[in-house]
Amino acid sequence: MKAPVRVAVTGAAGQIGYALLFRIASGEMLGKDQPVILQMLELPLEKAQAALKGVMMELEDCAFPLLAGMVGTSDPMVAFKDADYALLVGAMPRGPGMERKDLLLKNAEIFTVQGKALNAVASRNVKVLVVGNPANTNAYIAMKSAPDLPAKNFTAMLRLDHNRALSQLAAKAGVAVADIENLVVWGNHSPTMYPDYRFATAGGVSLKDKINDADWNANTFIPVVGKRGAAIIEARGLSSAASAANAAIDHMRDWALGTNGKWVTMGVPSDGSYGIPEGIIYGVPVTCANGEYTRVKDLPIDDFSRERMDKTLAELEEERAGVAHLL
Ligand code: NAX
Repeated sequence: MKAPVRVAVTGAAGQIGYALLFRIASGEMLGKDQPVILQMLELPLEKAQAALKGVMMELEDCAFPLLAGMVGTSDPMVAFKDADYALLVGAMPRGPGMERKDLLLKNAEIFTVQGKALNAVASRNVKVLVVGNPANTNAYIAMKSAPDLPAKNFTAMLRLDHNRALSQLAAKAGVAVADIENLVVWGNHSPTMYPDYRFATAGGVSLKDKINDADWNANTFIPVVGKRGAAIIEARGLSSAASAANAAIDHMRDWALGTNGKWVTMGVPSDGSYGIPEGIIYGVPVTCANGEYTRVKDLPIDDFSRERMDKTLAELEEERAGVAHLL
């Protein structure tokens, strides 16, 4: 059996946390041969700590063979101590009447503190996934607050958008989700994201050619994927949780264990390619091997795509400008 690795999860008593922790502990994220120590962070509020205690009791009651230890805390310095993986799920939700700008600033405070704590105590190779919204900018803030850690180790979750796009595309083309390759979701995890199926294939056949419907792409596919989060809230009365946890598992599993050449979407700090300014955390296609992701480079960008990629970029640049004075 391998030595245990430390997995920090913030917002551990929230709805995504509840759908996530049990799957991590059962080996679905890092493999059925990889023991894990869960280091769970929650707010110091009595209610949050009590809920976390309940989650930990349930984890205990599963008697997971791979669960080698648990820590529950309200102190980021404890939660991130020697962490090999950190899933930053907890964030300040948008309250009634709250402006987007206020939400951004409230979260900037949280992710500055957490970035600093990661910088101080986490493993020097810690792989960080930010789920809490606004995910791309929160990841950017954490990255900037952790100058001693490799910037490339800070990522944001676009995988739920990628998976949503896969299912929509599979249904339209009448193919199996598992057969689809080379799909991308560019940009911000927000309704401005650009799901791009121009390179997608199933069984070697181009899905763009197969579907051959520009109107469906512009007026159905792109908006349905972009507004799927809102549609779930409308239907369920609560935001996506199980599918978000599933996407977080997919993201981390692929990063740690590899994709065998398959493209997946990750929000990663830009290296300047595709006209995205360096450092902006932007969804791009990557492949993963040996614990590292590599961008898929040199894809042709047509005018339709450029316009959408620039729009989601403009939103990210605006968010970055809104927090610049704090970093
Ligand atoms: P919940 O409100 O159910 O849970 C969040 C938990 O985080 C709460 O228990 C809260 O006490 C805790 N928390 C808040 N601030 C914290 C802090 N500073 N340190 C530690 N814990 C803290 O929300 P949930 O549905 O679990 O969603 C969590 C986040 O994921 C939200 O920001 C949400 O917007 C975001 N999402 C991101 C998605 C993505 O694709 N990137 C999709 C799903 C989801 O909407």
